[in-house]
Amino acid sequence: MVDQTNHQIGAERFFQPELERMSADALADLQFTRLQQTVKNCYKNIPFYKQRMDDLGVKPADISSLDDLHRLPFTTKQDMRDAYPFGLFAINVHDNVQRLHASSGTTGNATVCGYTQKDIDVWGDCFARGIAQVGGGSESILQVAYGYGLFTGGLGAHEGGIRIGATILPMSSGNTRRQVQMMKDFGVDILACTPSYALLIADTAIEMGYNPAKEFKISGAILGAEPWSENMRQEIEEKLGVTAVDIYGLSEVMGPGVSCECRYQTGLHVAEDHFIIEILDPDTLRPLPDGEWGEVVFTTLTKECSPLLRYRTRDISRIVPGHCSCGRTLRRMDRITGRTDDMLIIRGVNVFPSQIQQVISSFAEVTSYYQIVLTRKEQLDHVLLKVETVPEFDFDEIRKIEDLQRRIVAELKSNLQVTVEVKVVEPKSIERFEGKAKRVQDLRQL
Ligand code: DLL
Repeated sequence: MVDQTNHQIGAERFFQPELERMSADALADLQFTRLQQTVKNCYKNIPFYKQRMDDLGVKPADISSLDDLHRLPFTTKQDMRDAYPFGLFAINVHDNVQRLHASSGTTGNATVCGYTQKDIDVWGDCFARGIAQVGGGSESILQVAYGYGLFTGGLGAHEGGIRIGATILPMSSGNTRRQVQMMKDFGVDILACTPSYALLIADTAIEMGYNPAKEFKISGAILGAEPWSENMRQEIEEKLGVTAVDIYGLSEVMGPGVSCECRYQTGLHVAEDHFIIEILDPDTLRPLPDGEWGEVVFTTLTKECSPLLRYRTRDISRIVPGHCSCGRTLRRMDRITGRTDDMLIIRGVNVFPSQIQQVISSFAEVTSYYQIVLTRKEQLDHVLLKVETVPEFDFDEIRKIEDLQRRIVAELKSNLQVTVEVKVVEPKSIERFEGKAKRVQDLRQL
């Protein structure tokens, strides 16, 4: 077997350099061949897609170049829910399907995806690229602190560890003090978990009397599954002494590894050999030029069991124009700034929680922990923002608290044009999360 694990080119580490550094033409050829196969597979084996394509008057043979992508039907989360459980599978669940994952349906049915062994291998390859991107390789000890289970975080990172030949510590999430102890005792160098959990692990280590940045071997962190800010990245990097990269994915499309930052941290390289990314205006569904923000839409190119045509993620991002210094040619998407469905409309002004997070992160007196509580007062949405102070802040001085609250309110008003009630709360009073943080509490329907 070829050792794919330790490709060093200049200062950069690669897992699959021949794919990650492809020329634009070679990539387009590969994408087109794979798109044709995918469309044929969908049309032949998934009645939902045959119906949709027939309704649009498109046959697989009509897809004669990548530019024909726009002729294909969209797929939405609702379509996947309606197909519950296996209606969008291209193969029978009793045949070669190795594993099932499902995303938690807070409303309605869960969305279910199946994986053949090849699907799992591809997934592992995509995550393994992320491990190399943060400097890891076959010699690494990888601590997986994403939850294992139907959520794709834990097992996705695990497969990445297998593909790159790392030693895997399958902690799952939770039991934070033990995470810290093993991280230290086992000499873990790469951590994979949500950014909120990385921060909690760092804070717990410090509370336990360690200085992980100096005393631990940890050097890289692959963090994702939720939006996070540059300030939060800085805090995690400083406290743990790591390079922290952002990894993106969604269960419907594959899981973590659809895209991942390299250590230059200038956007997430999309695994374009396995997925076609489109950025569309969410209202008109027209394509947007590189650099403009819109809804991210993916078409899978290699999935055998659960292929998807033009899946509308509802996530908002953009293509980062230009080339990356790391030498990868795979294009980069920007950090997710929000979802079309988590936008708050505060007295007519559209605001994403991530924008609020961005504003508060400029205050040295407060931590990255915050919570937004939405209620209705006299027919209008009311927003209460709770922010937690750093331990050094003198919480006994009412005057200081009021002054800080006033300054945050003013900053939000001048940056985002919204009026928000701000309550500064004591350290450690805001809930901590071991998986995805739930920062917005919506009490409007209650
Ligand atoms: O969160 C898969 C994943 C696991 C990604 C581990 C990265 C790391 P779902 O539970 O299906 O899958 O949630 C997918 O989470 O549509 C985004 O809204 C959000 N999301 C995922 N990664 C990021 C990220 C996993 N890096 C949904 N930044 C997606 C911001 C993210 N949001």
